[in-house]
Amino acid sequence: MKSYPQVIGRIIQELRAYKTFCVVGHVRPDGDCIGSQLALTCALKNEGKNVTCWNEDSVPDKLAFLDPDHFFQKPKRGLEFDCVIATDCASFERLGKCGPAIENRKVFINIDHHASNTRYADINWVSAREASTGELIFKLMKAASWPITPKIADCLFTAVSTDTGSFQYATTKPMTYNTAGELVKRGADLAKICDEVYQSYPMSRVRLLKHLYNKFRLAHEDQIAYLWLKKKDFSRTGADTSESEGLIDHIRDMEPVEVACVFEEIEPDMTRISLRSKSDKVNVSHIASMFGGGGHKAAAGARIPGSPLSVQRRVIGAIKKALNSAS
Ligand SMILES: [Mn+2]
Repeated sequence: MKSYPQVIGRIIQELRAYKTFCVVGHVRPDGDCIGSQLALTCALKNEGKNVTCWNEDSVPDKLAFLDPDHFFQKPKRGLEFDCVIATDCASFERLGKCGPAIENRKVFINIDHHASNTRYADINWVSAREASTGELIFKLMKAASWPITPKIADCLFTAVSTDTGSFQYATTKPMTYNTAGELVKRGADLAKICDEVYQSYPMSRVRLLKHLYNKFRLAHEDQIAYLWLKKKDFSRTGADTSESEGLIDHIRDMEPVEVACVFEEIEPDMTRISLRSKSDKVNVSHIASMFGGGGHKAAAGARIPGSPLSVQRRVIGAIKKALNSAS
């Protein structure tokens, strides 16, 4: 019998004991969040549980194939649950409107792989060793001896694949490949997932990419690449904000860029930043935390109040400083 961290045993005990569940995730959900939420929802339903699955934002179009039964709903206040589980969510605030809607619960469980996780629940399983929350859900299901159906395998494979940049990021471990292999063995439909997630971008996103290549800027001897996405860029291209996910990779993936940053206008005086680092020596999670955000060493983000120009000046300044002290 393989040994698992104690906290998994505790979580399984709670999952077995209770009847009504709510699975929540972070605002602007990505593949890891959606895949983890859905896999857990399906697994609990298979165990005969009553499960509600909530996210403040809708499932991005490219991930809709994972939820043909429309398990995802908008949070509603006033409902009661035995147990609430948050997946892939680094802080309580990141739950958005799900936060105030899960007040009435007996136990709150937090399963996540962000090192910056604030451990906001009653039971916190935070393991930054894994490249994705999907891998934690996989471990949990194995430890509970729950069947991993092809549908669940699709969800978890998508989670692992998207959070590792298709197994390219340095967070990818031998174990990540083992998990992916097991998921394929259990029926994950690789061709379908790759087609839906990576090869079916709408034209609106292509127009957003055109904007990116026209407008991205370089700084600090081309070691910093950055891009502004204003509200008008979305309306002009017909893209919705979920289509900005992954855009940052296009300015990250060039030589000699070390750090990439996308500034997205949320309100005239509120900017969302996404950061990516290719350098071992620049931890963008530290930079994001200076602005009240967080994330991982190589991928992080924050929401920053202030005028766009002052936000840009402060963030680019912080990146330059980090690059200088790295060299
Ligand atoms: Mn994740």
